[in-house]
Amino acid sequence: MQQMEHRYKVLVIGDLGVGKTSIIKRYVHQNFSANYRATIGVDFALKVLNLDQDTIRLQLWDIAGQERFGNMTRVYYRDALGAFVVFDVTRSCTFEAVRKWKEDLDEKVRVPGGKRFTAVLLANKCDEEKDDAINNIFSSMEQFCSELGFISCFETSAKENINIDEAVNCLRRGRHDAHRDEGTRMLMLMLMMLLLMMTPSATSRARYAESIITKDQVI
Ligand SMILES: Nc1nc2c(ncn2[C@@H]2O[C@H](COP(=O)(O)OP(=O)(O)O)[C@@H](O)[C@H]2O)c(=O)[nH]1
Ligand SMILES: [Mg+2]
Repeated sequence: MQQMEHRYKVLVIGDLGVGKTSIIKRYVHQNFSANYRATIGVDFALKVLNLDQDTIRLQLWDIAGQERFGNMTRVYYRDALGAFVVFDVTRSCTFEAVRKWKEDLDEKVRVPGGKRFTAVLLANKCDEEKDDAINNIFSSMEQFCSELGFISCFETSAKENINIDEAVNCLRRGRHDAHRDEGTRMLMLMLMMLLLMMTPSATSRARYAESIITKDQVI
């Protein structure tokens, strides 16, 4: 089987101090630092994954200090295939900002080739006591996520390394499977057309189509 290389640009956005840089550091460098240091400028970290036959290059883009301006430029969002929107469970105002960040994404992201954009919500600092308002929100989190178009939500801790890998895998699989599905669909369509052209009678055409559809469902 031919080895494939995929490159994904993933954005990590959310209010200042929610733990975006810490999440990236935990995922890419497996470490955590309690010293607060606001990142300045736009930065990204690269993680290379070798999965089955495929090499996946995940570029995690940190908005790095730009969050204080409230939104980002289209250049930053360009060609991104997915995003984490992060809030801090100890500060409910950062949760209120999630809607604004998601709307900014929806407005500015243009996914190449009309592919699906995947967004995952991260409730970070789950190692700490939750804000009361956040506790209430958690009971209807699923509804909130689907309303805003997030594919999933994870309670994470960059400090204690909770759910970071799981969240990245969820986002990556959302993307990766979408690519696979598209490829498979195209291949099946081409095969079907080829077989229909080669098949002489209408009855056997129908039979061929039926067997292909069954095969497609199995995949
Ligand atoms: N307790 C706890 N603190 C965290 C966690 N993630 C980040 N922090 C702290 O929160 C502060 C802001 O983190 P940072 O990654 O710089 O946030 P950013 O502004 O969103 O990039 C720092 O002092 C971090 O040490 C976490 O999961 N748990
Ligand atoms: Mg930062």
